[in-house]
Amino acid sequence: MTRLINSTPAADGYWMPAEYEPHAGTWMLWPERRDNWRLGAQPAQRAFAAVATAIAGFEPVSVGAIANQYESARALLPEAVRVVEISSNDAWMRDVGPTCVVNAAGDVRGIDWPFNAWGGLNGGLYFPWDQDDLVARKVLEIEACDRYRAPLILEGGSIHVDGEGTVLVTEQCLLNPNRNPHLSREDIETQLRAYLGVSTVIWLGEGVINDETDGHIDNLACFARPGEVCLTWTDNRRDPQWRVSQDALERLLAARDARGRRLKVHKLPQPRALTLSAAEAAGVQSRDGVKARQAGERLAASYANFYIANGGVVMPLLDQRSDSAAMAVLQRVFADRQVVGVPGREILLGGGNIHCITQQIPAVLRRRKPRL
Ligand code: KQY
Repeated sequence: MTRLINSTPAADGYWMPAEYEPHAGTWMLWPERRDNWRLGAQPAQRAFAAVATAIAGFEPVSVGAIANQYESARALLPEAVRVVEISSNDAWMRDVGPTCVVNAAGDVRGIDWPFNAWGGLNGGLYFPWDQDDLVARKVLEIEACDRYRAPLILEGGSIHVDGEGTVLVTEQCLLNPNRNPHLSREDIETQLRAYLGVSTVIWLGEGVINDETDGHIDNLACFARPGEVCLTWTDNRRDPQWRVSQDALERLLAARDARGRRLKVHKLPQPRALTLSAAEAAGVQSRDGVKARQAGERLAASYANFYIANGGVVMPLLDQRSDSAAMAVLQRVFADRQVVGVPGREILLGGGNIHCITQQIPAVLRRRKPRL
């Protein structure tokens, strides 16, 4: 039995640890909807299975599948991966799963953020999203973690913390009127402090070009360790991403984190502009109420959408012309972890990548509370 807690994590001495801190395991969901994943979701299922298999080399993995997909998930996933029947509307565990918080004694609780499919009826990506909105609660029950139901709409992919009191977000997403139009920037900062246990909010501007989440931070930039950030980058001034990444770089270099440090920024080369092919677009079943896919549209491809596991980093392979350069940067930045590449195009076609489809559960261990 897990409890619904009516206070806030910060008031109870909890905070969100960084992804690079030890995990108890990783949760994912199983893709199946034909109006988002081409060819009956079969290529995406193979891609998700490859991601789960790679992560399972580092830590326990659990995958939630809707009832009529249980058998396909079980058949494609290795035995070491736990498959659990969970209803959902799609497969973005980063956004619909819980954000876990910890305290100094080693207890783990979860934040259950209200979810509106990245914008609700004002630009959201599908309707309904009621089953997605229950996923965090179900995962927390299975994990036996008490739960906070937050008062604002937020997705896990729209926040990155350093575990020492700093959160990184984008204005394009968190200030978007399709999330929490009644909350000001100051109100949102207040909620981030209360729920994530941070003192410092670093605001970047826009996210990756054409990112249908309204610019999630996890496709643009992330902490690699306290004081160090990876940022998706291009030197091509004719690419609209140049202005976005340049603005993010300027803001990061001007910022101070919660400890008063300046940030070191690692530029992660982005792939050349990747677009949806006619064959790929034709494989997706269009449906009213779901954002349609157009051949030729630019994909929001970014190597920053990687996942940090215990002892490893699992990164998307997106384009042979740039994969090894991106991998070399990540292997230099994460010299103490094994960097593993997994084909990411099929996940990208659905609108996200490896970070978007994973969610970590922190390990139970005594920790030092960040000085805020
Ligand atoms: O990238 C994500 N965090 C979610 C993308 C959702 C795309 C739905 N088509």
